[in-house]
Amino acid sequence: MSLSGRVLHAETTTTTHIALFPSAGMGHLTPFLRLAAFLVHHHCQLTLITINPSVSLAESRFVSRFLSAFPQVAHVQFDLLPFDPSTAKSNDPFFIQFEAIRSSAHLLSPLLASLSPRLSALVYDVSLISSVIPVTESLHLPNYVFFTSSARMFSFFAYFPAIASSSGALDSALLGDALKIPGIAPIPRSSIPPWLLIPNSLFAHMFSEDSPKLTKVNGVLINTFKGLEPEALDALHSRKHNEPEFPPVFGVGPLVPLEFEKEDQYSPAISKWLDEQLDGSVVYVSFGSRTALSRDQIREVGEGLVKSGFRFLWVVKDKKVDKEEDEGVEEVVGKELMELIKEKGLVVKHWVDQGEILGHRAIGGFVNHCGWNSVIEAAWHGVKMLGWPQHGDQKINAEVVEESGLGMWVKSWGWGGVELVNGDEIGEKVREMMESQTLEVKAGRVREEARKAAEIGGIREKMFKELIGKMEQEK
Ligand code: G50
Repeated sequence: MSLSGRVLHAETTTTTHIALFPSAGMGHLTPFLRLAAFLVHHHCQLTLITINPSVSLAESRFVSRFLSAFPQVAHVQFDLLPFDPSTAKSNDPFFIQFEAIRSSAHLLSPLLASLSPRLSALVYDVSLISSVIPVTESLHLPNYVFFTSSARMFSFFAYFPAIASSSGALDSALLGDALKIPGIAPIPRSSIPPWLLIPNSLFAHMFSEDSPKLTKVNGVLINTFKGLEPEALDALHSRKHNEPEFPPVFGVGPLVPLEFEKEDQYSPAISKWLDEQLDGSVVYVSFGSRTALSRDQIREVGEGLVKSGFRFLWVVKDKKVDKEEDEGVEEVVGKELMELIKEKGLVVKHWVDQGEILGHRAIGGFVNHCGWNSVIEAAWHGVKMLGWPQHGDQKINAEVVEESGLGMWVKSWGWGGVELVNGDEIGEKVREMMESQTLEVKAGRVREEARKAAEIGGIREKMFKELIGKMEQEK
């Protein structure tokens, strides 16, 4: 299905007016704007609320592309109150923005009240729950959380109140070696997002403040589908581990890359290179929009890729925030390695159109951090994965990747930045993934499931209809 704003414009009616409020980072913005495109397709009227300025250039460019493809979507910029970063609980610029938004969220009230026609619902980012709820309550406005990770991660988030200590961090005694949440495979202690074990960290604070408030939420949207996460979705739907007043969950995925995302600045050079490669022969390597590996680790990855013997397309990231990237590929990767790489691979250091890359016939495998959007995009194209979870929710997502058959991951590599994984080992695992027929067949099956979910009359459409129907009833 091609969703282009211009074609859909004529069909749009003004039945359900929804405001969308994404948070910082491409990992949050990307699924939100895809969701927006689908809601337009289902005849909703939309207002997109964005924070100005965004943390990264990739975000502001993405919003611009979206708005020019969907002129029928209203856009409101939300100005944050001054926020002193030295008081922040984290030094990560994206997480500082989370906090800044949370502490300004009360100002949303007049903004939302002024929108016309009257709003039917607010759909907002998972990182904002306890700061948004007082606002929607005072306006009697139904509120929907968009959970931008896996359903498995959501099961964990929803279960959090049962295992938190009074300081907000996870209670080690209640956690044990593995966390057993009814209805899903146990989560090993080593897969729990590390920040949640640190009292007063931003994530411990957000999880402990926000998860108990889920009972006040009208619904939760997750970019997933039954063929990928049958266990977690069944458990959530049958409410195996939920209180009766727990909100319904809508698996609205797969929210796949769309027309408006096409990036023409760099795509031609990448496509040209890929066009020259054999079918399924190239390994695509990217650790997402906000993970910078250490220089040493970057060089080991490069050596590993050369040693794997496969051709590769590698997106290198040296800084968390793209605005700060100031050095060329050669400086980051090193001159010597760059010479070796030239024969085998294409290395870039800028935002790429990942949807287009994964859809190219030359791509045979994908090495990535298991960020949820990358997992969904790999599933959509049936590209087998070697996962290397770096932070946060990514090991829990890696477990979904393994369980679904989409790919493999190496548990001994640990979280990003903790140990230096050497090139020989990386090369070996890349080769194992690329040569695995089993994974290829299984990833192909996941693709079939994704395509089935996305068909006309499929589960995704059914979920959107149910969601919008519920919003209309609540008006
Ligand atoms: C990053 C991180 C830790 C972490 C997560 C990260 C998630 C993702 C979903 O993205 O769990 C989520 C985000 C915010 C929130 C609840 C859930 O308040 O470093 O756990």
